[in-house]
This record gives sequence, structure tokens and C-alpha cells, in this order.
Amino acid sequence: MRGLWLLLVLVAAATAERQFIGDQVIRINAESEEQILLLQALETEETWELDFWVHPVSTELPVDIRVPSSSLSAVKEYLNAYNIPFSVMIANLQERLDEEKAEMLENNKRERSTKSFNFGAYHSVETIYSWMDTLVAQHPGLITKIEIGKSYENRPMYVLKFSTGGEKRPSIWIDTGIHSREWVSQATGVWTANKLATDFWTVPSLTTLLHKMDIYMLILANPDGYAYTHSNDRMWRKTRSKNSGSICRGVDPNRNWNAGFGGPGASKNPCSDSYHGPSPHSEIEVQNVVNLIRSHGNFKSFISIHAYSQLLMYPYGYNCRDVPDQPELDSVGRDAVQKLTSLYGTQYKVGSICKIIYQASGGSIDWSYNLGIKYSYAFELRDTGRYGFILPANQIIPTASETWLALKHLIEYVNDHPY
Ligand code: BPX
Ligand code: ZN
Repeated sequence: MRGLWLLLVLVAAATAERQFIGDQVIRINAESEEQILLLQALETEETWELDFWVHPVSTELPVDIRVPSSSLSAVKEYLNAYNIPFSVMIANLQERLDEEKAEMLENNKRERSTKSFNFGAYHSVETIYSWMDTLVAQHPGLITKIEIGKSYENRPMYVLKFSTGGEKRPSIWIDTGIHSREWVSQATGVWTANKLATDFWTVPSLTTLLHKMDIYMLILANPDGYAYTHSNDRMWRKTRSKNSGSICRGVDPNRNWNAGFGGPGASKNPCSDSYHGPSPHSEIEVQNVVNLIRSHGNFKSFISIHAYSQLLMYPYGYNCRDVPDQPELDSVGRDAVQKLTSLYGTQYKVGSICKIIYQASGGSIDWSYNLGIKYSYAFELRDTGRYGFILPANQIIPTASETWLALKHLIEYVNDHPY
């Protein structure tokens, strides 16, 4: 065991992987609007280098912040000075990351020896891409792999298309991993693609559905970011593009869409994790998706999967007004979540992005909705902050399984409600 830890330290040192020794994730339960304002003031404070996992909006939702070890005492003093209650969710982030890495090495070893893919594990870009080829080979009459373009760092972006034929049938879009550090999202994408493929042959409702509709899945929507979370910085969220005039890299790919672009809930600071980028669709990863959706022209549903907070959301994020389809989107969303909850009791909230988390401009599902894709939804998967982005791998299959019930409900509803 000691040898393994030493190996991990050496591997980390050799690749200059960012360390989070002594960093804590703290949970703050603000008790008043005044305290929310005090927390919001921290968001623009730069010297403490705080990483907001959940942003302060209202007293209803707790705020989660990763605090670098060097700022811990200052932050805690600040909170105590204003009597803002908090608790420590993750006492030493690096320990959790080391456990995660050890788990991955074990899984990789087991996979090599058994030659079978483990859906209950996190995987690298390369492993996911080679698994895709295996899946396509196993289901030649159903799945094709489409390269929709390359990423900024020249990685191919692959969409799995589930189709039994026809030309541009009404289609459903599902993307995972647009934010690279939300690992359970990509892992859920992998599990879901496999589930769709295997259930297609055995579940009559899916067989029927896939004779009328096509499903497109983009599992690594931000492949450069995902690779970077494995090699350099587990907490990386954005793309990896260079920003002119700044030493900071990357654009938030969920602030980069042409829907309220540059408005509230996005940052113009290239160093921010919610930097909207120089212009709408500046990110090649976003452009590639936009091109496919536009040229196809017959998408009826656009589903974007994130983590964490356990939410099912619909437009808008860029303003808090109800969209015309709000009543329908809300009731379909509620039914979907009821199915999800039925499996293990996991609780989800349903609502518009703006009303249930925060105002966020330039998001993908606002863009898709404005393009006329009525059934535009975004998920925030498990958990509610116990582990946050570092969700243990043993929760992947339970998370994906419950999410599947919600996805299946949405897909079937869309199939039954042509427009
Ligand atoms: C999701 C979809 C559309 C607009 C906003 C969201 C919330 C999402 C974000 O800020 O883009 C939250 C998250 O998944 O990135 C988690 N987080 O806050 O790090
Ligand atoms: Zn996200």
C-alpha cells in the first residue's frame, strides 16, 4: 500500500499535476440576504483564489466553496466575523483525489487483465474512445460514430448516432462532459450509450422509438478539458483555448452559446471559471455542435448533462422570465424526476435555470430552445455536495441507472408529442 502511495506521488510530481494538499471544501448555510451579499463579495475577491462549487444566490441553497489551504484561516475568520455558519465537507481534497486516482489505477489493471470495460469506473479520453469503437462494432446495425470536428487541441469529437435508418428523422441530442471536472456526467454518458444499445434489442418501447427517431450522444463535449483533468488539474472546468492578452486559458463552454451572450451570470475575465469567451461560439467545441444541430435541422430535444446538485432544469438561464412552453416543460420534467426518484429515492428539484440555480447567460439549452428545439433540458446529477465533483466511482452505475429512468421518460414523451 505504501508503495502505491509513493508511486502516486512520483507520478503526480513527474507530470506536474496540480496538488490540493490541505484544500477544503466548505459548506456555508447563509441565514440572511445580508450574508448572501457578504458571500457574493467573495466571488470577486481574487487573492484568496476561491473556487465556488455552488454559487451564493439565496438562503435556500447552501454554498460550497473549495478553499485553498493558504486561504483557509482568512476565510474562516471572515465567516466567523460575520457569524456566517459553515461546515467542512471535504477536510483535505488531495486525500480524496489520491483515493480517486488509486481506484482508477486498480480499475485500469483489472480492465487490462479481464479485457472487459468497467462501467463503474472513471476512464481516460483514450479508453472512452476505444470503448466507443467496441460498442459500434457490437451494434453495427444501430450505432455509427460520427466525427463532428476537432477540439482546440486537435482531439476528434465523436458523436454516437443511434439510428435504424431514414433520413434526418426527428432526433434527440444528449451531451455529457461539457464541463470537464463533472466526471459523473461523462461516465453516465458512457453507461447510457451502452444501455441504449443493449435495451434497443430487448425493450419493445425502445425498439419502436428507434424506428421513428434517432438519438445522438456526444459523450466528451470538452475532450481537451477532460484530458487536462486527468493529466494536470482535476478541477479544470473550461476549454483549453488560449486567450489573447491573458495568461489564463480556457472559456466556459456553457457561457459561450449565442443566447444572451455576455449577459449576467457570465464573466468577462479570462481567468474566471465562467469566462464567456471573446464572442459567441468562439470555442471550436461549441461551433462543432452548433454546425451539426443546424445542418441536421430536425432535433426535437436537446439534453445537456452536468453535475452536481440534483436538478432538472429548462430554459431560460439568461433571464428569469417564463418561456412560452414553461407549463409543459415543468410537468414533463416533474414526471421524469418522479421516475428517477422511484429507483433509490434520490431527490431532484425541477425548474428554470434562472429560478432554481442562478442567472447564467450563454448556456447551451437556451440556445437550443431559441432555435426551436422545444424539449431543451439540463440535468445536474448527483450528489448534493457530500463529494461534489469527486463523486466516488461506486456511485456511477446507481447515478446512471436512476438518470436513465428520467431520460427514458423524456425521450418517450418527445416521441409521443410530435410538433
Ligand atoms: C446548467 C445549464 C445551463 C446553465 C447553467 C447550468 C448550471 C451549471 C453552470 O454553471 O454552467 C452548473 C455546473 O454544472 O457547471 C456546476 N457548477 O456550478 O460547477
Ligand atoms: Zn456544469
